[in-house]
Amino acid sequence: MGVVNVTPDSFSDGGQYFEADAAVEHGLALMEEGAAILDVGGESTRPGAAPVPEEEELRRVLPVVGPLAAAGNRVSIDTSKVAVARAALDAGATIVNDVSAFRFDPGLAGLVAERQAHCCLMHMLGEPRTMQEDPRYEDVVSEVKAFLEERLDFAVGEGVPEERVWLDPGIGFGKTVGHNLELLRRLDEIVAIGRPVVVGTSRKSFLGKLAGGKPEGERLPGTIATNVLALERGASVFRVHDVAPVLDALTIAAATVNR
Ligand code: HH2
Repeated sequence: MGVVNVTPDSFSDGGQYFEADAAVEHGLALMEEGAAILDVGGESTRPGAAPVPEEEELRRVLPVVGPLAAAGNRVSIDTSKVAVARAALDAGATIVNDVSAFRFDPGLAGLVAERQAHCCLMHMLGEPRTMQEDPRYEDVVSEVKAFLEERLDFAVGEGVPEERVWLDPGIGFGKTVGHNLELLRRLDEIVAIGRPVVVGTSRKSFLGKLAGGKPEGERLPGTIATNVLALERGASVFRVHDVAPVLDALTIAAATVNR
């Protein structure tokens, strides 16, 4: 899954593809690199990010989703808002990637059901504005697992067939470096829920911290290492900014994993 951020403030590529044309071009390039899905987002979820009004999010993502879907790409819309998801599905997206797992806008579940879309439900502690303020868990893996099981039940209760739900432990969303590492170390426990697991470690700050303070642009080795380990532990979808090098690494890793 290649990341197409149409935002001025995303943590690693904010502003780079803020114009629709540049974002479409970037998405097409990621597809050329081998991305199976393009994840289009118009609202940064970096720690402390301010929410984006609905009209502005629509203005950002719609001119990008349409052309990418029309070019034959599988497009997911990274949003927590039902109006944005509806317009993106109308424009050709087929997956709703909701970092709030239907908590911020419960109506999103009904929309996904009605449109027979797929969805990715992600764990986050609280909301982006405050999630990194001293996050605490008794046992991060069992709490994230219980949360994802509860959100899966909610989605199914709202009419989304279980087969259309993917789950994501939400690396970096209300987690310390230790929490992220524990989730990656014990990812098989999340995989055991029985739904495809999505992981998003790409360029995230814990990789920079672990490598002695590397900035976003120097986190590709950490991104590759964590995605390869996630593959080995059963993850199915890898959300990344650098599609070509990660795909290379995953192809080789997959060839050595005995499933
Ligand atoms: N991470 C980000 C955004 N969306 N969705 C899922 N399912 N999993 C993730 O780990 C995930 C996500 C954050 O990365 P990015 O889009 O690069 O940054 P920003 O939120 O600042 O736009």
